[in-house]
Amino acid sequence: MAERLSAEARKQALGGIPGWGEISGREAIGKTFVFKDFNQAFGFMTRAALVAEKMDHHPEWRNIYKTVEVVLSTHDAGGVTARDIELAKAMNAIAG
Ligand code: HBI
Repeated sequence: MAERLSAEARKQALGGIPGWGEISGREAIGKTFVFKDFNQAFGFMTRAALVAEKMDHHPEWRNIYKTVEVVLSTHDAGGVTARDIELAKAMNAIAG
């Protein structure tokens, strides 16, 4: 099982994933993606969902029109792990 990252390690990891930040009130990281329109937003979610499924690591996310709000944490570890960082990196790559 992936190990929970310390506050310091989380901060360090966040430096490598543009646009992601700590979520206040819980051990999680988040980013809000804004796309051209709903079609692009949902296309992003479709592709990201396939990557998440392949990783067996799933986001908490909300789509409002062209916006996708994403929160990542590792339930099994009760905090942020390398799996969250990996999925965040993949999402940034998918969003372009
Ligand atoms: N997704 N974000 C997240 N956190 C988990 O702990 C997690 C998951 N997807 C699947 C998963 N764990 C499975 O490994 C366990 O439910 C068995």
